[in-house]
Amino acid sequence: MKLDRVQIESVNKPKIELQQKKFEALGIDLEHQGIEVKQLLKKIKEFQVAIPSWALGAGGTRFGRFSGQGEPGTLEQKIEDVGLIHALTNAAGSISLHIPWDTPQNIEEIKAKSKSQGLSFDAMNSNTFQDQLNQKHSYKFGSLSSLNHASREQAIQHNIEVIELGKKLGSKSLTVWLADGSNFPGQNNFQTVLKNTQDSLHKIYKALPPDWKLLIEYKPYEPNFYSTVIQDWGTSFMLANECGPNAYTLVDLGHHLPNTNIEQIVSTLMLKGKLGGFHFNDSKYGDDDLTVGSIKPYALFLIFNELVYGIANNPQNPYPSWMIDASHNIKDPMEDLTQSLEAILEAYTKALLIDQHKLKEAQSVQDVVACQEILQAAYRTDVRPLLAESRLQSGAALDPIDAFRKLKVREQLVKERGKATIASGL
Ligand code: PSV
Ligand code: MN
Repeated sequence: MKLDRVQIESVNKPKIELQQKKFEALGIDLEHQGIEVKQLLKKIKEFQVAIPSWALGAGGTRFGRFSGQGEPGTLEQKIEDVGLIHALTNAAGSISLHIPWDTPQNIEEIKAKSKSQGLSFDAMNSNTFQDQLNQKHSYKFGSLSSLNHASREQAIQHNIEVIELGKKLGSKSLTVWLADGSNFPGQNNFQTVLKNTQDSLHKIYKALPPDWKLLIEYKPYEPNFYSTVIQDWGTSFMLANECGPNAYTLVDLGHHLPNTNIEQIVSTLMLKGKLGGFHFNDSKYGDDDLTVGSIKPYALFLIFNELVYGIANNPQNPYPSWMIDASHNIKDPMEDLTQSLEAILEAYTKALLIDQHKLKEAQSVQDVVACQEILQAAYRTDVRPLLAESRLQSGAALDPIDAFRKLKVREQLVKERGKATIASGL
């Protein structure tokens, strides 16, 4: 299924008049503050977030999985779904593949399919956290960190194969998330597994083309509950530094212990030129993988404040890659991803509104009240008419969820795919 402009225009039409009034009112307010609306719109339109191939079907917990209907049963259908989200939002211009969950059978066909939807391939993701059918050596006790030389070599080889595949698809980065760790004190020698991981990552790094990035993701716990080898940003940062200039830390919002000051981590990494990528989600307790912005929207805004500051002031840090990494247990994945995109763009746009000059002045005279006022003035601005305008100008939907429902996208997909298809992934 593909949405064309005429269909989207038909659902936009009844909403245009009110949108124009709201946009005009916001524009007057922003221009009065000295903010260039045209520039803002340009930045919003350019901001693109990758959709992971594993997030288009229902996720699940260890207690159960409740399938949706019309789930994409093949990689082609997943690309189609991302294409639909992109057509509605103009914010999801790429797909990030998890291998082997979504290994393309025919590369040329997959490339042509994604091109026809206006999509490119973002970071490739390797998987050494599960054993695959007929796999020779198990990852039960670790992969890149394993004491078993054969498991380690196999995991290195897998990552190199993922790079090779990514090269053919036009991807430019490999994300490594390592589940390795231990469940019980004494199970592992911390220094040995860290050294093994460093050696393995180094071998993978050496196989990286010069214009690629290695993104090292960290996570404090799960699936292991006593220790994780790459548990925090410090460990990831250290490993990235030891690998070389093209290795970076990847921040996943869910991978922190409660109340961690993520915005400060972002700021430190950007100052050091080592923030390579970002996974968006939200959580109340742990790595809950909920819709980004659904629980802590103000924290998301503060994180974007640091990202915007870093993008403007840290030329030593490359432009980070953005991806949603969420799980959809009860919502329609496409609607949830659309909500995520809106929350991300909202936080980004609000961060763009912060008067950095005034903030610096207030900071320099220790006017704490003024500092908070400046941040919150931006946060309290309702930027939704700006986001809608950016979509309208790009041929996307003024209200993407409403359009998704009015155009009966899911119903159409169920008709085409049936009710019982199941997407690959966790
Ligand atoms: C691990 O929790 C993670 O965040 C990594 O990015 C994985 O690739 C992804 O989730 C798998 O669902
Ligand atoms: Mn992640």
